[in-house]
Amino acid sequence: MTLPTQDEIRDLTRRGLSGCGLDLDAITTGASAAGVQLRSPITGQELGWAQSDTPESAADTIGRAHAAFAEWRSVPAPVRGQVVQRWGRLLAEHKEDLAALVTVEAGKTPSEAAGEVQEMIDICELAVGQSRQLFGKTLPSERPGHRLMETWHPLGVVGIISAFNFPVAPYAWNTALAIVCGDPVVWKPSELALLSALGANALLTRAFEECGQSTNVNHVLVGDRSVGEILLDDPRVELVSATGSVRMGREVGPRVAQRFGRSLLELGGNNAAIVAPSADADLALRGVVFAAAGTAGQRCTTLRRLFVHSSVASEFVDKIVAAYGTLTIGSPLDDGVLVGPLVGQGAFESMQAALATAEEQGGEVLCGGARVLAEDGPEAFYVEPAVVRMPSQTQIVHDETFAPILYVVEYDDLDDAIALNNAVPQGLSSAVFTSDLGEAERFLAGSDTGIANVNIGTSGAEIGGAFGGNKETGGGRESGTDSWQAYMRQATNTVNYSGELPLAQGVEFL
Ligand code: UN1
Repeated sequence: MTLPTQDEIRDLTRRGLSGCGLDLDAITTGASAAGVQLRSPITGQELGWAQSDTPESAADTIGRAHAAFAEWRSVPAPVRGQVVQRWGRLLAEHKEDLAALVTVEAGKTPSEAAGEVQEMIDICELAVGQSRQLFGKTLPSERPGHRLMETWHPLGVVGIISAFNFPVAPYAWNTALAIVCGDPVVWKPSELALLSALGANALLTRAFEECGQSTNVNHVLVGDRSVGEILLDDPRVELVSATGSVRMGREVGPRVAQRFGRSLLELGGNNAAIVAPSADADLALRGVVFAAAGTAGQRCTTLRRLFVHSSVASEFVDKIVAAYGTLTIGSPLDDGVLVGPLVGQGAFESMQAALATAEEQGGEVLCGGARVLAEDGPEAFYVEPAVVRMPSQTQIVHDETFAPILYVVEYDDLDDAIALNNAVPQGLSSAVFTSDLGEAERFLAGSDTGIANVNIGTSGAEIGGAFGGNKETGGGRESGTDSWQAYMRQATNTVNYSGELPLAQGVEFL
């Protein structure tokens, strides 16, 4: 297994960008090393630099989005939906181009990168249908000759902050709905995945143009965290929707609340699965291995904790270790590779530190943890996914380490396993593998996570089911049946056609 040359990466990047109507040279021209470094984790090497926004240019962009709101909100919602429909078609047409950029920047395999773009296409379809269903309720008034109703109206500028590991899908979950709801968007993508972001945004701009609509509705801010912070503090940004770490969410939530803005948070996960004695072992094995080692453990829905019933534990864990031994690790551009690179050195070091701590806390590393391909790619960080047997759910197991570590703990009683599932601060996703209906239902009733599954893993959620989690995961929900309401403001309207003025609650006055 060897790594591609930087020229090969550059060619792929150029192809992906040009499919989206962009040119790498134009993006990098004039940029200084004080801007954003473009790089691929596949080689760890640089692709160039892009110019960052300044506080002034960012404020200016927010101003343009804010100005566009007056116009965009008055376009009928089904007509707004046509732009999203066009975007969805362009994404389908350029799926491979955008997926190539996701592979270059996030290191995902082509299949997983295409899956991410598919989530964008799926949310466009959901949003197009939603554009004809932004409905409120009419309810009977207590007063004669009165009509009482709840109506929904465009909210204003939506700021989006996204993470490197899903560089485009969560952006689209927010954007497709925000646009049909009448809201302009200003997006601060991860600086580690800027090219994917520019590609996705360029296709959206094209959709606006082709539909004869304003192109001032969608915007991208380029820069690091300091640029994202501008969205937090600008009162013209009505909603900040942020995907990232719990640490980031602790900053975003209070800062936006301080000015009474809204925030929608999708933060860390520390997801668990329970393997019960009656589980279909082959199905559970595939479910566990994809969820734990897929995307090199870099999904917020990655499986990090496994509770296996003691009666099947040693056999099942042996199977996991054997399956891990068959995973091909390497460049996602190579056929058959299932585990690509970590995003960088920091992720590798966190993984090593977590493994060392786990050992100190009585853990036994059953496989994985070693760096591979280091000679071929001294600046790239490929690692064998690790399985660690823990004597109990110790302190390190409560932390989300954004790398492929699967901690395994045995259990005897399902209620104990559910309690362990719930004992961490995060609350995103969980799963049970069982053939016992009663156990499945007890798990679904008892798990405190926003996503809870039976006989599938913790990752790979579908568009349409609300995505998000509880506790330190932040409470936000995206891309579900009623997610659109987050992007609108609600009003209650009472219309009096009685010719009298009866006061509510029978109050008498004047
Ligand atoms: C994320 O990891 O940030 O369920 C999002 C999944 C994907 C989304 C993950 N649909 O794994």
